Amino acid sequence: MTATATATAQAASSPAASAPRWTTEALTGLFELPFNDLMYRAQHVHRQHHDANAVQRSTLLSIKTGGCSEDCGYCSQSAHHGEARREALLDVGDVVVAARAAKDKGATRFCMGAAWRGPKDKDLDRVTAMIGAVKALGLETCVTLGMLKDGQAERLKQAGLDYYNHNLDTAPEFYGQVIKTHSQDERFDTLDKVREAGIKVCCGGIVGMGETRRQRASLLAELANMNPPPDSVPINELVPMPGTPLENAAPLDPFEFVRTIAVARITMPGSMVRLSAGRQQMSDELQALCFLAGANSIFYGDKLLTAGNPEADRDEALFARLGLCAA
Ligand code: SAM
Ligand code: DTB
Ligand code: SF4
Repeated sequence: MTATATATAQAASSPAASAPRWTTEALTGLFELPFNDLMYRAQHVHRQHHDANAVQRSTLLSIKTGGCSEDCGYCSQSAHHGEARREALLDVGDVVVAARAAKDKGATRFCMGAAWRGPKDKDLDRVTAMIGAVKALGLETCVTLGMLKDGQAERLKQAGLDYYNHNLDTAPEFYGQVIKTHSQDERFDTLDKVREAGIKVCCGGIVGMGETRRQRASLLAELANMNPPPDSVPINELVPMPGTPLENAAPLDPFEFVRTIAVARITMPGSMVRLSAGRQQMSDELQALCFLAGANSIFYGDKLLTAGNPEADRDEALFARLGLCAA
């Protein structure tokens, strides 16, 4: 790498904090590196912090689908535009059946998602029972329930919750063009509550919504500058859902998606980077490049929340071809 590229790519360190502070400019510099240089750097960082051939697998279940009050422009579950049928909160028994099936297929974490702006206290009675039951199967637990009120994160922690997923979704400069019913600051507030309750943070975003490269860099800088960075970072490629304002968004250049994974890996070396939504539309070769760029986790199972995901058999075959093992 040239000296200039190294300088551009360097984190701007603040003398006050020991954690490096990443600037959008520094991350844009990484995005602009020749593809081979970027991949080399990402793979180098990846190997210093992780087993290069191990990929963790989480299975998702929508425990409360559709009818959400929020207007997130990508989401099929928004009451404003989404086409997902509104359903009631699942029973604990149904969740246990799905979790057992996920474990039998090889998942190590079970993530339960609800189409809420945030849970009511009475909703948490059932969700905490779900967490306890899934944990009793020997799976790690994760939930994504929207924004939390005071005391709710503590209840989830007490139930045995390992991870809370709550994404920043996009750059602060672009956020208002995609979501109007809540602000990104409100999401930071929930992330603080989660961390303070001692729950691990799963936080990432979506690319391919019409944002610029600089805005992708800005999202990743926000994530990397969290102190500490999220334990797990889902990078979703927009799945254009019928009826949503983003259903006709122009697809992202696949190499730009790989670059996004690589920049996440370089700037959040210790985090698990999850190749998340959008895999069903990706070729095996593109997914292999994402693993080379430092992705070491996937959503596993034929459904995300409402959208499709590759069949477990296709993933097994891909893992075998690439010599990847389950983490
Ligand atoms: N309602 C909660 C919330 O918004 O935090 C939890 C569920 S929400 C569906 C979880 C995440 O899924 C969103 O933050 C977004 O990152 C991702 N997501 C939703 N629809 C998507 C789509 N069409 N393509 C890619 N990612 C999507
Ligand atoms: C995340 O970052 N991606 C997952 C999970 N966290 C909850 C959800 C992806 C949803 C894709 C669209 C759908 O299934 O409706
Ligand atoms: Fe609701 Fe979450 Fe979908 Fe936004 S992303 S509309 S908050 S379910």
